[in-house]
Amino acid sequence: MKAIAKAHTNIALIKYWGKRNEALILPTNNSLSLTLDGFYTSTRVVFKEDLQKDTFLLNGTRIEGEQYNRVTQFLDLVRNLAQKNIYAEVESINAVPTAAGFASSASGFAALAAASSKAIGLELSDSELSRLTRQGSGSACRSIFGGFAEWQQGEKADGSDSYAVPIAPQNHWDLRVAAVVLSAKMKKVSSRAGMKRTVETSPFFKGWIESIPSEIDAIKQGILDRDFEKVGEIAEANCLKMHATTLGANPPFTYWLDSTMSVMQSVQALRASGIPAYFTIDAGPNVKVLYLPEHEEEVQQTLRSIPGVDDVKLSCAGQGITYLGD
Ligand code: 2P0
Repeated sequence: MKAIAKAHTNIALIKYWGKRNEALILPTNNSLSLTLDGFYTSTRVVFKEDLQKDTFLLNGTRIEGEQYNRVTQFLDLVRNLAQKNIYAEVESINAVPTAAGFASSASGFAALAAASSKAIGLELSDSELSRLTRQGSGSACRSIFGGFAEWQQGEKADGSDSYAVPIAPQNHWDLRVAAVVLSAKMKKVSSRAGMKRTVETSPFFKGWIESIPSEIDAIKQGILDRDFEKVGEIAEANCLKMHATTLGANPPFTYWLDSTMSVMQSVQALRASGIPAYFTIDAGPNVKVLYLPEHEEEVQQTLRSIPGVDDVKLSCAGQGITYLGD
């Protein structure tokens, strides 16, 4: 009863921002992402009859508290599905630098879902695995797939139709992403708390939701056509709309620092100089820049020269879940 799975993190080009059901993690809009090479979690799960509780080691350290609770609550879902009452040893190696501003919960819950469901003997399809993963962390359900994936919000109250589907595989298009790491860190409103406050209080939330369906349709076509300008323009506009909703919340908040603005302006200046590049930003200050491989040198040099930029980490399209034996 053991298995090892590896999952990569993903960057949303159309953001998940808002829940309609917090317990089941059901979103208020479809989202679409690119799974990234390089940033991953690998997780080994062993179910054992003689354990009195689950244990969780992350990068060799025994984890307790809130992080442990989320893991063991997720394993309860897996035990329920399998109708087996048995505890597990979970060991994860996280190769997602937290400083780069990627949510390690995406690769973390995708790897945990894949390894635990396999170890306990469930034989899940990719859709079933994505639906299960969603209940650990929403954005994680997109990391089941490599390349581009869309999380379809679904309509049903029980969440049975809310999971990710593949849009185009890893080898469809060599799109690159530079993660720009900023030196100053501000006090963080977690994405969970931030999206909840936005849903409950921001008058801009309605406009955000209404704008999504046409953007999803257009960006999917852009991806299939490998139309970089179209994909970049839609992703950048979608990110700005998401962040605008936080300014309308009560109390208002923003994830941006002044250096976040500097990077956005540099990316727009790159474009004005003829180098196509576009930005997107998650629930934090760091900026992710989309570009094509032929512009890697110029994009990287420009980003590294911006005051307040600590590091730039480059990535390309990554693969979906892989199983590594046991
Ligand atoms: C995304 N984010 O689509 C968006 C963009 C942040 C901004 O998904 O509560 O950690 O576990 O479902 O998945 C971050 O939210 O939240 C996120 P939960 P999650 O990538």
